[in-house]
Amino acid sequence: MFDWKREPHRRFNPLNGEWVLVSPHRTDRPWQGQVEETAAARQPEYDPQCYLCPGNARAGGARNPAYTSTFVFDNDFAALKPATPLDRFEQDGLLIVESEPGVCRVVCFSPRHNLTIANMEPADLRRVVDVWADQFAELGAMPLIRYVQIFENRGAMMGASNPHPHCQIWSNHAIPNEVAKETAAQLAWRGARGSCLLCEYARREQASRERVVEENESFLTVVPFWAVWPFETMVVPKRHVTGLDGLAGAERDGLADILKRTTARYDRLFRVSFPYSMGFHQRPTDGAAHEEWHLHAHFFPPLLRSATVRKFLVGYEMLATPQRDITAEVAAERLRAV
Ligand code: H2U
Ligand code: ZN
Repeated sequence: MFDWKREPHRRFNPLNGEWVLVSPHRTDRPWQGQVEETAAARQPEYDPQCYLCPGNARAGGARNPAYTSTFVFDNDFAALKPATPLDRFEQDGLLIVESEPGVCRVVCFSPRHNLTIANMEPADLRRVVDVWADQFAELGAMPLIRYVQIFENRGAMMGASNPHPHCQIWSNHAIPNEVAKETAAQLAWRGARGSCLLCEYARREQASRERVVEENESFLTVVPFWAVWPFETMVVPKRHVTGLDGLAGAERDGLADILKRTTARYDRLFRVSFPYSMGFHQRPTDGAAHEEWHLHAHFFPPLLRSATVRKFLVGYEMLATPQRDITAEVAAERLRAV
């Protein structure tokens, strides 16, 4: 019999309809490639040079207020502009252009420069969850905005420009690629089975526990069966909820709690402030109910074997299919062990 825990195989991601190649036998191969710097210099509580610290000047000329909790502002170098008029042109089906209006914001999680989600107080993280939910509701209510993407780049390795705890929000008119794939998959599942894809997936993972990393009353963190990044995780609410705005008070506390626990595990894994890109996927804000949508967060961390060895999506992965060596089950076990 084929032993899929040891032999090369591919796994299907039902959430985006794509496959990932898994090569569990390959984890012992020698590494002589790039070694990343771990210059995680200890940061001060306040950095006079930081453009996100309270009272400091930003690059765009504005000055931050002396904020004491969270702070939201319009990105001074926004990738999208609200006044862009809707338009489209096409030539021979080959050159297709759509104008893209939108709003980009930055959210500071805390006035303290040297905090991360892993070491913030749960009550302060709860305020961040409320800000996310409020921003989703406010931006999503704008007629031009059909999707609100909340995401955090953590660590220089992931392109974060600043260690100050913050995230970005890009909200725009067109449904982004990844969201379009997940919408189609969840819609098709609901159409075919009359149930919710992620409700069923969460129940299955909760029962088997093989890939569960963290759990509380309201949320589950799992290494998805179809993970691409070595220590990729997905944070899923146990109750069916289409967006952050639908989370009840206790569930918001639960989200703050599980984000803290999950990132703390990451930090302990390689004894480093773990870099990642994370973000929420939730229903589009195009006016439809989108009952097929199940809110979740993805963590995509690049580190592979230590604080200094990272995974790249190159070669076969750029040209053919993403691939991983360490299985999702082994990754979950290692995260549980710390
Ligand atoms: P990242 O660390 O993920 O790059 O997010 C920081 C964002 O902050 C980035 O999008 C914005 C950048 O455009 N920014 C300002 O809006 N004002 C500034 O003074 C500097 C950076
Ligand atoms: Zn700062």
